[in-house]
Amino acid sequence: MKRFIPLVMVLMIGSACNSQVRSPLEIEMYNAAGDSLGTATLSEQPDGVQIKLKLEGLTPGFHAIHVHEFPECDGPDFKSAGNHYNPDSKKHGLMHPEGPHLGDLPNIEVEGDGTVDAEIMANKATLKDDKYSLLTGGGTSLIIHAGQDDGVSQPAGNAGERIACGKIQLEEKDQEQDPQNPAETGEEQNKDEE
Ligand SMILES: [Cu+2]
Repeated sequence: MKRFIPLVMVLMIGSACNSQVRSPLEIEMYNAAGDSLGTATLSEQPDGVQIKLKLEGLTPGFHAIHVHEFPECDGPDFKSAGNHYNPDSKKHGLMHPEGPHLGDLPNIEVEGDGTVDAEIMANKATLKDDKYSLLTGGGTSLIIHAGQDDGVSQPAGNAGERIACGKIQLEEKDQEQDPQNPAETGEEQNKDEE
């Protein structure tokens, strides 16, 4: 039995390295004035991407939140983020019979003190390199609106102004080699096997 252990360990380390780059992916959310409101942490799950929100400084009540198509958060209107992320060209709305957009998400409720601590799911979405990836073509963005999404109105649920935005994209440094990993001792022993 013992000889299986090293293989299992290699597999575990391998998958940890792959997922470390993209999931969980913590992004920062900003309001129209450019102030940080907190973070959204995206984690790949079997059925989609879980989005864990830890925010403050929002207006209490229900707000629409969507994934929009471009990783561009130019305030104050955040129009640069484009439309909803919609790779299947469906109609908008979680309650629409011909929907939803991949980027459609359930409304979030902001507490009386302006904070949100919530988890929502982007069903079918991934953080890979496929058709439903939130990192497709350089990334997408997460947008919170002033009002709530009615779940059916075209093109965007009658959700009002865009009040917060965060870029869903990989850190530029992720493609670079990691200079902080001088664990060379193990490597040297294997050199003559190359
Ligand atoms: Cu939106």
